[in-house]
This record gives sequence, structure tokens and C-alpha cells, in this order.
Amino acid sequence: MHVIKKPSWGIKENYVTDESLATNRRKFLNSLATITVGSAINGSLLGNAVWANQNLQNFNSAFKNNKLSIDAKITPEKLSSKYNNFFEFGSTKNIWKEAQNLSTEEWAVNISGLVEKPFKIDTDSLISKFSLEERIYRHRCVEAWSMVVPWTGFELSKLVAYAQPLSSAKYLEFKTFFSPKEATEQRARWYPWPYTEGLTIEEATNELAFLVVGAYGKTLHKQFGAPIRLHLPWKYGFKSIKSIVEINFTSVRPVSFWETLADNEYGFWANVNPEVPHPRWSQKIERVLGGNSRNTEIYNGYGPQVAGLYNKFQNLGNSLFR
Ligand SMILES: Nc1nc2c(c(=O)[nH]1)N[C@H]1C(S)=C(S)[C@@H](COP(=O)(O)O)O[C@H]1N2
Ligand SMILES: [Mo]
Repeated sequence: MHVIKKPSWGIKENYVTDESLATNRRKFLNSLATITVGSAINGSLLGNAVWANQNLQNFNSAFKNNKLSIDAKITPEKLSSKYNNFFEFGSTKNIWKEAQNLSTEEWAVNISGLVEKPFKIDTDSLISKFSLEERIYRHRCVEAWSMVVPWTGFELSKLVAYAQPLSSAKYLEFKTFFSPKEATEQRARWYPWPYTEGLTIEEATNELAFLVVGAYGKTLHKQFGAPIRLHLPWKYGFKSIKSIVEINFTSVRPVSFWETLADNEYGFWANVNPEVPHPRWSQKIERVLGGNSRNTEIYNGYGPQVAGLYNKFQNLGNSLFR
């Protein structure tokens, strides 16, 4: 990423330092949270106080899907929740505080386009329609860092079935909110907001495609893309769009946010492949958050489940992996 502002892989983010700062800040905020809301606290501090006090719903009873989980060391939450890509709130990894400005109450998702009957549904009702499960997935960012997170959610295929797509629907297009008042970077006009992403309907109905509403056994932190985001473990992280407000069924291949900015770097398919370098860096090795390096695997290790999706596209060559 950072096509506009920063060269990517050269930046050394010291997230350990970030974390100790954050912990002190949290202690401070916890004491602050007892101050009455009416006093002269400025807006952003107030947002953080709410974060410190935030009541996260417990998802620990969700079914643990061991079959689709990997057996790897889970990235500590204090690292993964303080090292995020969420460009709506800024282009550094340290946007978790800014992300608290997003109001996720009264959130609804629009199911639009080529379906029997388009509808809008609030997240609580949506979640109540499907039983929740936990899956431990590996996440590989195109910037060559990775993490392992226990997500709670439901299979995207269940929502696709519920939406009753018409036979003319070949792709799903996802959209994030547009709210420049809350998300300061959305005031930057040169970005093609809102953030969008797309999948073929075959990819969307693969068992691995997961709609996420929680992580680490709790409701999603805002910086993780609350209240609902996608996770596609075999693709580069930018495909896993956050804070979704619309899922549009279409016959035309969607052009994503990143594809609009740099189609030779961030294409439609973006399947993980160590042998296909990003135009500006190698994809062979990844830095594991809180750990060492590891060799990147084709399809991020999920080849047995997904490679078959691409048989008919082999002749596209490298573009499947960028
Ligand atoms: N709406 C939105 N979704 C997004 C992004 C973003 O900037 N905006 N960043 C993507 C990228 S590049 C990655 S690596 C993951 C990061 O998810 P995480 O912060 O939960 O680790 O979210 C993806 N989804
Ligand atoms: Mo990413």
C-alpha cells in the first residue's frame, strides 16, 4: 500500500514501543473514564475514554471450527489490535485511536443488485440469522507482514444463499462506509472513497470466505473493521474489506479501491504467491507480528481448499497473484 504517501516495506514500525505507550495511555484513560462526561474533555479524548470503557460482547460460546482453523501460534491481541491498516483513519499502522471515532451503532448492510429482492438489514438481525463460529486464520498483508487471529463470524456462503442471487449475478462487490466527519482521511479527495472490494461468486461461496463480527472471543474492535468485515485467508489482506455497508451482486467485475489507484500492484485476484513479487518488493518471506520471519506459502497455505477455483483461469498467468 502507501502508493500515495509512503514507500512501504522500508518502514520499520516499532510496535513494541507503540504497545507500551498504549498501555500507559489506557491506564490514564481508565482513570479518566470516571470523570463525568459533561466536563470539558475534548472530542478525541472523549472518544478514547469510550474505548477504554467499551463493553465488548462475549462470543466465547461460538462453535470452534477446528477443521477450518490452523494450528499456529495466535498473535497476541495487544499487537494485532494496535497495528492496523484502515486507511480511512490514516496511513500509519497506529490508527487504532482514530478508529474509535467510527459510530457503529445503528449499522445496517445493504444487499443490492442482482438478487430476488434487495434489502437492508441491521447488523444485529443479520448476525442472529446465522450461528456463529470461531476460525483461526492466517492473515498475510501484501506489505509482507502476517498474523494469526481467531475470528468469530459466519460463512459468507450462508449470506449469499440467504440473499437469493439471480443467475446473472457473477460477482459480489463490497463497500465500506463513507463518513468524512468521522474518518479524517476520507476528506482527502484524491482517494477513490469509499473503499471497495470484489469477489467472483465462486470465491464468495468457497467455505473459507468468512464474514467476521468478532475477534479473540469478543465483538470486533473498531480498528478491526467493526461491526462487520470480511476475511479471505488465501488472498492478500487488502481484499478483506472492513466495516461493510453494502454487498452488491453484479454481472460486471468490480474495480476495487486499490485497483483504481494502482492496478499493476493491487489487482482483482490478489491470491498469495511467494513466487510472484510485488513490483516493488519480494513476497517470498513475511514478518510475523510479534515473532520471526516465515516463508510465505502459495495461497497462504490454503491451496487445498481454493486452488481449484482458479483452474479455468490458468492462462491469465501472473495476474491471478497480484
Ligand atoms: N475499509 C478498509 N478495509 C481494509 C483496509 C482499509 O484500509 N480500509 N485495509 C486492508 C488491509 S491492507 C489489511 S492488511 C487488512 C488489515 O486488517 P487488520 O487491521 O484487522 O489487521 O484490512 C484490509 N481491509
Ligand atoms: Mo494489507
